[in-house]
Amino acid sequence: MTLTRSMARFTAGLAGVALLSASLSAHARELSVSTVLSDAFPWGQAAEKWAELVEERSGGELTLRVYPNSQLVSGDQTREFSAMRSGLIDAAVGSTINWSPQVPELNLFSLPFFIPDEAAVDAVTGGEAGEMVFEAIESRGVMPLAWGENGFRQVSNSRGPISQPDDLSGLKIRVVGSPLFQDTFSALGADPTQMSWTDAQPALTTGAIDGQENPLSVFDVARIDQVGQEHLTLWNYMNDPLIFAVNQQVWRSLSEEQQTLLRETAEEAGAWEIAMTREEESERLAAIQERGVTVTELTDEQYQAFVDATQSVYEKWAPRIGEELVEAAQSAIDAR
Ligand code: X2X
Repeated sequence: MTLTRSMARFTAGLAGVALLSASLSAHARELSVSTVLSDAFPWGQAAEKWAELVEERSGGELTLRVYPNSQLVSGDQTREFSAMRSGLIDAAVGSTINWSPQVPELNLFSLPFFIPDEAAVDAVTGGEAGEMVFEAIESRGVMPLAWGENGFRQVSNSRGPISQPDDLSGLKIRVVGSPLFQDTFSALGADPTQMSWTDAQPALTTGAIDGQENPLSVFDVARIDQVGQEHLTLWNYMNDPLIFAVNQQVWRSLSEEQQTLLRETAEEAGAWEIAMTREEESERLAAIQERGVTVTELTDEQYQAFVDATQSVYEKWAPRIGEELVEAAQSAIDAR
């Protein structure tokens, strides 16, 4: 074989490879999915479940690749929504708290002592209020598909048991980067400090902060007790739903079939994760107690003292969230 002939073959071979990969990429599509927590937590597992279901049912035509630990936004979880809206991220399974700086309606879920139990969460997310929340997200450039759940958030600290607002007095509490939390913990007399989850763990370890608030699953999996958080109060002061969502341009570029597939699999993964998170709560609590954490439960009277102390937060934030939405949620809760 002459040199020119082998060169010609080589070039033809290259062209063949290029053709093949072009036709593959015309059919196979990979979407990035951002999460704050990894698959060691129910939250990350929700995203992995979504990816698994999509892989199975699309026959490899559509792939979701999950990027945990807020890595697509360099650890800054409150930038996740903007990054998804701008197309830097294709999709996310995100927390209402982290998206609330861009979607004020999402502060609904962070109103202190507003949504008291699981039935109330379901009544809100599954009813008219939930639809209004999804419309608010859509109007800001992101297509919401389904609900998941990070869980009811409980407060912990390294100093002592908390059973009344006074016990929080002067405690440095790490809060998520959403202004409502600043107001809640200030109203309770604490000293709230905003930081990302990535920064919170080292700050707990060094004792730069005294406390934090997160669902039991996060406390348990991240072994928050091992960084000095020996006192945990169960006060269910807010629930943190998760939302499965996709960038709107990406959404529009998908076929109707692919859209249906993405929505149905998100709904399935969300329902699966919500059930699992709730089922595991009591085991998680037992495990936390076994590791030596003091767990405080509130009497009705003690609970009411926290409700009263945070009334101003409700008054300040209800208009920002939208009175109509707050009322729709309140009626759903009352009727549950
Ligand atoms: O940062 C937190 O506390 C976390 C992990 O729960 C959220 O992303 C809201």
